[in-house]
Amino acid sequence: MLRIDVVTIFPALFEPFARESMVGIAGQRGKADLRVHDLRDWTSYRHRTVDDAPYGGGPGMVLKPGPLVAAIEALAGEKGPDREARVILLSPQGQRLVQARVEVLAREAHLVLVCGRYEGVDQRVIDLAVDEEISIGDYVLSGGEVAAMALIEAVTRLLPGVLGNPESTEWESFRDGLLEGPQFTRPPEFRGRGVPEVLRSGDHGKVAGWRKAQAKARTRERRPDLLEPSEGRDPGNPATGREQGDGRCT
Ligand code: JAH
Repeated sequence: MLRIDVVTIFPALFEPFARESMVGIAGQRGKADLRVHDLRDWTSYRHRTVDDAPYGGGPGMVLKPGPLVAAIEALAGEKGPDREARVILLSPQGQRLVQARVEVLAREAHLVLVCGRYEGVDQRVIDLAVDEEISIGDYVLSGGEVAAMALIEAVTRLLPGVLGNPESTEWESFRDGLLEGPQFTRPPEFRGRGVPEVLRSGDHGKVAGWRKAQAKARTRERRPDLLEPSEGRDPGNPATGREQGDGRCT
């Protein structure tokens, strides 16, 4: 069972997600427990203030440290070796989320996901209470909520017993960081366009070989960064999480 707590000033954003997505199924099956918390629950009743102007000036507002650290410590305990939860701030300043990291997170018992808003969070929250910052990509959102949902979806679908078809995760590792090739379903002809003959041949060996070749060609064409670098310094493979110069690059 993976427990996930989310801290946000927009808890209602998570309602349809918690109900309708993979995490809803995981919850029904007792594989995950998603709890969404309103940051304002850790503010004083009268003002409910979560943000303030940045020191030094500049546009926008910054999330105040008081309520955020109180929320995180209530859910995860104090930062340090005894903390059993992993506290993650969704932030463009974080390490980019890749599937290898998702696989590691899916083995945790308890994740606390902190969604920033506005111009960001007071740095002391990160220093005192956050274990790790994660980015889902190099673009700016208005807050971490959608990024948190992406992370939750990526993690929960890997939990044993969550996906309908347990073969599909094995299938993904068979593809090994390559893009998926083209897929077809019925009808066999649509607007004059057919289906590659090999897929209808019934020869499973030939189908597997064709798919692998299609996946490699498409990856080379569209995402050469996912393939081994051909020469020069080894920058690692961001899709697989292979480290720089870990010896697996020839
Ligand atoms: C933007 C707080 N990497 C995706 C991502 C995650 C969080 C944010 N933006 C992008 C964000 C503004 C305030 C978080």
